[in-house]
Amino acid sequence: MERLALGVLISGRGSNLQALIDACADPTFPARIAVALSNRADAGGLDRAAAQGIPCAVVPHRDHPDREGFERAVDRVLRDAGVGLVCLAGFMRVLTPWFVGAWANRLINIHPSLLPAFPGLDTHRRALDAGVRFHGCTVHFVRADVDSGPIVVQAAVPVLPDDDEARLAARVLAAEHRCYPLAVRLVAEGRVRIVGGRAVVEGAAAPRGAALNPCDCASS
Ligand code: 4DW
Ligand code: GAR
Repeated sequence: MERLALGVLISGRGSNLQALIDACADPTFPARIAVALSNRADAGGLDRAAAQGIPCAVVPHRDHPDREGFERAVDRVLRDAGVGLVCLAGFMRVLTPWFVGAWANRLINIHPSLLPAFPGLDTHRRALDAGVRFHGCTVHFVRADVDSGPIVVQAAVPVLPDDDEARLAARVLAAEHRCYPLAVRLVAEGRVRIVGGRAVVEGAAAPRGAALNPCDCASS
Protein backbone atom coordinates (compact mmCIF):
# COMPACT_ATOMS: atom_id res chain seq x y z
CA MET A 1 0.00 0.00 0.00
CA GLU A 2 1.38 3.39 -1.03
CA ARG A 3 0.68 5.76 1.88
CA LEU A 4 -0.42 9.29 1.08
CA ALA A 5 2.40 11.75 1.87
CA LEU A 6 1.23 14.56 4.14
CA GLY A 7 2.69 18.02 4.54
CA VAL A 8 1.49 19.39 7.88
CA LEU A 9 1.66 23.18 8.26
CA ILE A 10 1.68 24.62 11.78
CA SER A 11 2.35 27.92 13.53
CA GLY A 12 2.24 26.92 17.21
CA ARG A 13 1.65 24.21 19.78
CA GLY A 14 1.10 21.40 17.29
CA SER A 15 -1.29 19.15 19.20
CA ASN A 16 -3.16 18.35 15.97
CA LEU A 17 0.18 17.57 14.32
CA GLN A 18 0.80 15.20 17.24
CA ALA A 19 -2.59 13.54 16.68
CA LEU A 20 -1.63 12.97 13.05
CA ILE A 21 1.81 11.66 14.08
CA ASP A 22 0.09 9.21 16.45
CA ALA A 23 -2.35 8.08 13.75
CA CYS A 24 0.47 7.58 11.23
CA ALA A 25 2.37 5.45 13.75
CA ASP A 26 -0.16 2.70 12.98
CA PRO A 27 1.27 0.89 9.94
CA THR A 28 -2.25 0.30 8.60
CA PHE A 29 -3.01 4.05 8.51
CA PRO A 30 -3.07 5.06 4.82
CA ALA A 31 -0.98 8.23 5.21
CA ARG A 32 2.46 9.23 6.48
CA ILE A 33 3.93 12.60 7.37
CA ALA A 34 6.48 13.57 4.72
CA VAL A 35 7.24 16.97 6.25
CA ALA A 36 6.12 19.24 9.09
CA LEU A 37 6.54 22.90 8.22
CA SER A 38 6.16 26.06 10.28
CA ASN A 39 6.35 29.76 9.50
CA ARG A 40 7.66 30.21 13.07
CA ALA A 41 10.96 28.73 14.22
CA ASP A 42 9.68 28.58 17.82
CA ALA A 43 6.56 26.49 17.05
CA GLY A 44 6.48 23.84 19.78
CA GLY A 45 5.05 21.30 17.38
CA LEU A 46 8.30 21.15 15.43
CA ASP A 47 10.12 19.71 18.44
CA ARG A 48 7.52 16.97 18.73
CA ALA A 49 7.93 16.07 15.06
CA ALA A 50 11.73 16.24 15.10
CA ALA A 51 11.80 14.02 18.20
CA GLN A 52 10.07 11.33 16.17
CA GLY A 53 12.34 11.62 13.17
CA ILE A 54 9.89 13.49 10.98
CA PRO A 55 11.53 15.90 8.52
CA CYS A 56 10.91 19.48 9.64
CA ALA A 57 11.17 22.79 7.82
CA VAL A 58 10.93 26.40 8.91
CA VAL A 59 9.92 29.00 6.34
CA PRO A 60 9.74 32.33 8.20
CA HIS A 61 7.16 34.56 6.52
CA ARG A 62 9.19 37.63 7.50
CA ASP A 63 12.03 36.47 5.26
CA HIS A 64 9.84 37.17 2.25
CA PRO A 65 8.72 40.58 1.02
CA ASP A 66 5.24 39.40 0.04
CA ARG A 67 2.83 36.52 0.58
CA GLU A 68 3.48 34.96 -2.78
CA GLY A 69 7.25 34.80 -2.19
CA PHE A 70 6.58 33.10 1.14
CA GLU A 71 4.13 30.70 -0.45
CA ARG A 72 6.51 29.81 -3.30
CA ALA A 73 9.09 28.82 -0.68
CA VAL A 74 6.49 26.71 1.17
CA ASP A 75 5.36 25.15 -2.12
CA ARG A 76 8.97 24.20 -2.96
CA VAL A 77 9.44 22.40 0.39
CA LEU A 78 6.16 20.50 -0.06
CA ARG A 79 6.96 19.45 -3.64
CA ASP A 80 10.51 18.42 -2.75
CA ALA A 81 9.04 16.19 -0.03
CA GLY A 82 6.64 14.59 -2.52
CA VAL A 83 3.57 15.78 -0.61
CA GLY A 84 0.16 14.70 -1.89
CA LEU A 85 -2.06 16.33 0.76
CA VAL A 86 -1.42 19.52 2.72
CA CYS A 87 -2.96 19.67 6.21
CA LEU A 88 -3.22 23.05 7.95
CA ALA A 89 -3.05 22.42 11.69
CA GLY A 90 -3.12 25.72 13.52
CA PHE A 91 -1.35 27.39 10.59
CA MET A 92 -1.97 31.11 10.91
CA ARG A 93 -1.01 32.67 7.55
CA VAL A 94 -3.80 33.29 5.06
CA LEU A 95 -2.97 31.50 1.81
CA THR A 96 -3.52 33.38 -1.44
CA PRO A 97 -5.58 32.15 -4.39
CA TRP A 98 -2.28 31.20 -6.05
CA PHE A 99 -1.37 28.66 -3.34
CA VAL A 100 -4.95 27.44 -2.92
CA GLY A 101 -5.14 26.91 -6.70
CA ALA A 102 -1.78 25.15 -6.83
CA TRP A 103 -3.02 22.65 -4.20
CA ALA A 104 -6.65 22.58 -5.32
CA ASN A 105 -8.57 19.90 -3.43
CA ARG A 106 -5.31 18.65 -1.89
CA LEU A 107 -5.40 21.18 0.96
CA ILE A 108 -7.45 20.78 4.16
CA ASN A 109 -7.79 22.69 7.42
CA ILE A 110 -9.16 22.07 10.90
CA HIS A 111 -11.25 24.80 12.47
CA PRO A 112 -12.48 24.92 16.10
CA SER A 113 -16.20 25.38 15.46
CA LEU A 114 -19.08 23.77 13.61
CA LEU A 115 -18.70 25.80 10.41
CA PRO A 116 -20.34 27.85 9.00
CA ALA A 117 -21.00 28.94 12.59
CA PHE A 118 -18.20 30.97 14.19
CA PRO A 119 -15.62 31.45 11.45
CA GLY A 120 -12.55 33.45 12.48
CA LEU A 121 -10.89 33.66 15.87
CA ASP A 122 -12.20 33.39 19.45
CA THR A 123 -14.65 30.66 18.49
CA HIS A 124 -15.10 29.26 22.01
CA ARG A 125 -15.81 32.65 23.59
CA ARG A 126 -18.35 33.42 20.88
CA ALA A 127 -20.03 30.02 21.21
CA LEU A 128 -20.44 30.60 24.96
CA ASP A 129 -21.75 34.14 24.39
CA ALA A 130 -24.25 32.89 21.80
CA GLY A 131 -25.55 30.24 24.21
CA VAL A 132 -25.37 27.40 21.69
CA ARG A 133 -25.95 23.91 23.15
CA PHE A 134 -23.48 22.22 20.80
CA HIS A 135 -20.09 23.38 19.60
CA GLY A 136 -17.30 21.43 17.89
CA CYS A 137 -14.82 21.34 15.07
CA THR A 138 -14.69 21.01 11.31
CA VAL A 139 -12.19 19.61 8.82
CA HIS A 140 -12.75 21.23 5.43
CA PHE A 141 -11.07 21.69 2.08
CA VAL A 142 -9.47 25.13 1.89
CA ARG A 143 -10.72 27.79 -0.50
CA ALA A 144 -9.39 31.31 -1.00
CA ASP A 145 -12.11 32.65 1.33
CA VAL A 146 -10.95 31.74 4.83
CA ASP A 147 -12.94 29.20 6.86
CA SER A 148 -14.97 28.15 3.84
CA GLY A 149 -14.82 25.09 1.60
CA PRO A 150 -16.33 21.61 1.37
CA ILE A 151 -16.73 19.94 4.78
CA VAL A 152 -15.20 16.47 5.24
CA VAL A 153 -15.78 15.70 8.95
CA GLN A 154 -17.37 17.51 11.87
CA ALA A 155 -17.48 16.56 15.54
CA ALA A 156 -20.05 18.07 17.90
CA VAL A 157 -19.48 18.41 21.63
CA PRO A 158 -22.06 19.57 24.18
CA VAL A 159 -21.70 22.95 25.85
CA LEU A 160 -22.17 22.36 29.59
CA PRO A 161 -23.71 24.79 32.08
CA ASP A 162 -20.50 25.43 34.01
CA ASP A 163 -18.24 25.71 30.97
CA ASP A 164 -15.73 28.48 30.66
CA GLU A 165 -13.61 29.09 27.60
CA ALA A 166 -10.79 26.80 28.76
CA ARG A 167 -13.06 23.84 29.56
CA LEU A 168 -14.95 24.15 26.30
CA ALA A 169 -11.72 24.57 24.32
CA ALA A 170 -10.28 21.40 25.90
CA ARG A 171 -13.41 19.41 24.99
CA VAL A 172 -13.30 20.68 21.40
CA LEU A 173 -9.55 20.03 21.15
CA ALA A 174 -10.04 16.40 22.18
CA ALA A 175 -12.62 16.13 19.40
CA GLU A 176 -10.18 17.75 16.94
CA HIS A 177 -7.65 15.06 17.69
CA ARG A 178 -10.17 12.41 16.59
CA CYS A 179 -11.56 14.40 13.68
CA TYR A 180 -8.36 15.21 11.84
CA PRO A 181 -6.98 11.66 11.57
CA LEU A 182 -10.40 10.45 10.44
CA ALA A 183 -10.62 13.12 7.74
CA VAL A 184 -7.10 12.32 6.52
CA ARG A 185 -7.92 8.62 6.42
CA LEU A 186 -11.07 9.19 4.38
CA VAL A 187 -9.21 11.40 1.89
CA ALA A 188 -6.24 9.00 1.71
CA GLU A 189 -8.57 6.08 1.03
CA GLY A 190 -10.02 7.99 -1.92
CA ARG A 191 -13.46 8.05 -0.33
CA VAL A 192 -13.99 11.83 -0.58
CA ARG A 193 -15.21 13.43 -3.81
CA ILE A 194 -16.15 17.04 -4.31
CA VAL A 195 -19.49 17.34 -6.05
CA GLY A 196 -21.13 20.69 -6.64
CA GLY A 197 -19.00 22.41 -4.01
CA ARG A 198 -19.72 19.82 -1.33
CA ALA A 199 -17.62 16.89 -0.14
CA VAL A 200 -19.30 13.53 -0.57
CA VAL A 201 -17.91 10.72 1.60
CA GLU A 202 -18.43 7.17 0.42
CA GLY A 203 -18.68 4.09 2.59
CA ALA A 204 -18.42 5.76 5.99
CA ALA A 205 -20.98 5.14 8.71
CA ALA A 206 -22.98 8.08 10.04
CA PRO A 207 -24.57 8.31 13.49
CA ARG A 208 -28.32 7.84 13.58
CA GLY A 209 -30.83 10.08 15.27
CA ALA A 210 -30.47 13.25 17.27
CA ALA A 211 -28.38 14.26 20.24
CA LEU A 212 -30.28 16.46 22.68
CA ASN A 213 -28.73 19.01 25.05
CA PRO A 214 -30.13 19.43 27.64
CA CYS A 215 -31.21 15.83 27.31
CA ASP A 216 -34.30 14.23 28.81
CA CYS A 217 -32.33 11.96 31.15
CA ALA A 218 -33.12 12.23 34.84
CA SER A 219 -30.68 14.54 36.60
CA SER A 220 -28.38 12.89 39.17
C1 4DW B 1 -7.05 31.33 9.34
C2 4DW B 1 -7.68 32.43 8.79
C3 4DW B 1 -7.11 33.71 8.89
C4 4DW B 1 -5.89 33.90 9.51
C5 4DW B 1 -5.26 32.78 10.05
C6 4DW B 1 -5.84 31.50 9.95
C7 4DW B 1 -7.75 29.99 9.26
C8 4DW B 1 -7.02 28.81 8.56
C9 4DW B 1 -6.30 29.21 7.34
C10 4DW B 1 -4.94 29.54 7.34
N1 4DW B 1 -4.58 29.96 6.09
C11 4DW B 1 -5.65 29.91 5.29
C12 4DW B 1 -6.75 29.45 6.01
C13 4DW B 1 -8.01 29.35 5.33
O1 4DW B 1 -9.06 28.95 5.86
N2 4DW B 1 -8.05 29.73 4.02
C14 4DW B 1 -6.96 30.19 3.37
N3 4DW B 1 -5.74 30.25 3.99
N4 4DW B 1 -7.05 30.57 2.10
C15 4DW B 1 -5.24 35.28 9.56
O2 4DW B 1 -5.90 36.28 9.42
N5 4DW B 1 -3.88 35.36 9.67
C16 4DW B 1 -3.08 36.57 9.67
C17 4DW B 1 -1.79 36.44 10.40
C18 4DW B 1 -1.68 35.98 11.67
C19 4DW B 1 -0.35 35.67 12.27
O3 4DW B 1 0.66 35.58 11.56
O4 4DW B 1 -0.31 35.45 13.50
C20 4DW B 1 -2.60 36.92 8.28
O5 4DW B 1 -2.38 38.12 8.03
O6 4DW B 1 -2.39 36.00 7.46
C1 GAR C 1 -6.63 24.24 16.92
O1 GAR C 1 -7.64 24.40 17.89
C2 GAR C 1 -7.15 24.53 15.54
O2 GAR C 1 -8.47 24.09 15.35
C3 GAR C 1 -7.06 26.03 15.49
O3 GAR C 1 -5.83 26.32 16.08
C4 GAR C 1 -5.56 25.35 17.09
C5 GAR C 1 -4.19 24.81 16.86
O4 GAR C 1 -3.81 23.98 17.92
N1 GAR C 1 -7.14 26.54 14.16
C6 GAR C 1 -7.72 27.69 13.86
O5 GAR C 1 -8.19 28.43 14.70
C7 GAR C 1 -7.76 28.01 12.40
N2 GAR C 1 -8.64 29.10 12.18
P1 GAR C 1 -2.60 22.98 17.79
O6 GAR C 1 -1.40 23.80 17.33
O7 GAR C 1 -2.41 22.43 19.15
O8 GAR C 1 -2.97 21.92 16.79
